[in-house]
Amino acid sequence: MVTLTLLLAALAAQSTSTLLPRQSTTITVDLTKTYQTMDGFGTSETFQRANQMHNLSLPLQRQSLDLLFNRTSGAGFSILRNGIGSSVDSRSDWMVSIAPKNPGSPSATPQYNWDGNDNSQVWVSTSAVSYGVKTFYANAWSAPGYMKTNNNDANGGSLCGVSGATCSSGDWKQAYANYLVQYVKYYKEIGVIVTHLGFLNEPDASTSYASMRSSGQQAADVVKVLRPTLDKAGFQDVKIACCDSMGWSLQVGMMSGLSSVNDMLGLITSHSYTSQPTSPINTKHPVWQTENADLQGAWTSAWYSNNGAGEGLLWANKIYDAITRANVAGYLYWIGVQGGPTNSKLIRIADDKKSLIVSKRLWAFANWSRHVRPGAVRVGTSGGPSGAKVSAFKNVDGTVSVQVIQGGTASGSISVQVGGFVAKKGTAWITDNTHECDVQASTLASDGSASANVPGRSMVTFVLEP
Ligand SMILES: *[C@@H]1O[C@H](CO)[C@@H](O)[C@H](O)[C@H]1NC(C)=O
Ligand SMILES: *[C@@H]1O[C@H](CO)[C@@H](O)[C@H](O)[C@H]1NC(C)=O
Ligand SMILES: *[C@H]1O[C@H](CO)[C@@H](O)[C@H](O)[C@H]1NC(C)=O
Repeated sequence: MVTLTLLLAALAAQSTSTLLPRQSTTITVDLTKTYQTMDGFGTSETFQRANQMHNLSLPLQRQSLDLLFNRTSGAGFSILRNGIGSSVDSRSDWMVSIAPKNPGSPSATPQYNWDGNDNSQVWVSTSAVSYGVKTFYANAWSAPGYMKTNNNDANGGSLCGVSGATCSSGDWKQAYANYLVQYVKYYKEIGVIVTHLGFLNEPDASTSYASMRSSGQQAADVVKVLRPTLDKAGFQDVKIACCDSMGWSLQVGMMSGLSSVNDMLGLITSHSYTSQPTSPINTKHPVWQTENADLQGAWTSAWYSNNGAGEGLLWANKIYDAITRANVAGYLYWIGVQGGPTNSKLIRIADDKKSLIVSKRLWAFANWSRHVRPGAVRVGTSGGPSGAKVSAFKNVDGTVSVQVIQGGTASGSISVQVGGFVAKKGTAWITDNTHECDVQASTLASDGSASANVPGRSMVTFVLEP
């Protein structure tokens, strides 16, 4: 831990030559107090949103990819969630299945039909790889209709063969596992390694688009077949994710049903539409918040105006809460790039398709994602101005990044010190109504503490290099 006297001495030394800051506060980072290891931040381009991106002019394609994946000019996302299609064709915004035709029975040879494009998700994925993205979450919303009790990939229904769901067509669990593994193989062939595989999305809801119901116990029935199928195909490293429930408490409710397959799972996933991630889920596995957005709100690109559901500062706070209260290792927004008038995406394709409109939500993510890299360990902090939210991470490269969200109007200089660590370089970036992860003037004291002004209603990220 830092010696406070040293720090105060350094501040006093500063104040003799500069104006005394209005509110001088010290944050101390404790590298010995460790929490979860981070997998990263991300989004998805499922349900043909990737087609919208791919349809843009070449310069806009590049810009949209940079905004999502570039660590210096964009959010630097490190996770991409892809949708495994289940639909019979590509009508509307459906995701077409890799086996849309019923082969006749669960044991019949499946009729795979891989188009090498996957609604442009192949293009987004291979582009993401070129930016260094290594974490790909392939997630099915449903099995194809012919594998289900309702003979439809939409409107709920269950996978034939899980407990309580018997069908005259037979038990499709193994066929579904083979099908999911086949999808992972197709991606491997094009150089995209699926690291996490999910077979459910919002299993608590029946919707007019791809949806499949499941309890925790029914999910366990699938995991028991999927795990050995992945292993046999040489995909021991692919982690099985479950269950993308609609809200945090719903996912908590599925956990006891999953206990029999705990050792076969690798990741617990949940959305946060019906309840927020405010406490940890009791599991030994990493937990990701895999989908959240202001789905209906009219488009806003504001950082802070009236704390509306689509504003950047609010999203910085949501991410903060998920990381520090629920210990999530990953946080994903619903859609990255898309047209249309709501906040369901981070970046809006203008109606004339001639430009991209970037919301401050993207920059809220960037403040985390650029500087909290995969493998970073969240560490303890103490101090900081009242009302501010502070988090800190030690990256694999040794750098320490500290996020300060000042949600109130208090403004002033903040100094960050890492215990047992004399920083050779300190940098601060600010995001507020007028800045988008811009470099903020900062000073490095001889004791290795970095100081910068943190204005009201802003988020400032400090990075200290040993
Ligand atoms: C892509 O552009 C074509 C031609 O303008 C259009 O017909 C199609 O609907 C677009 N697709 C998407 C997903 O935007
Ligand atoms: C990221 O953006 C920077 C700055 O615009 C650019 O120099 C760099 O080439 C981009 N990186 C990639 C991987 O495209
Ligand atoms: C944080 O977000 C702000 C606000 O939009 C943005 O200006 C800034 O560049 C972001 N900082 C980082 C480090 O990404």
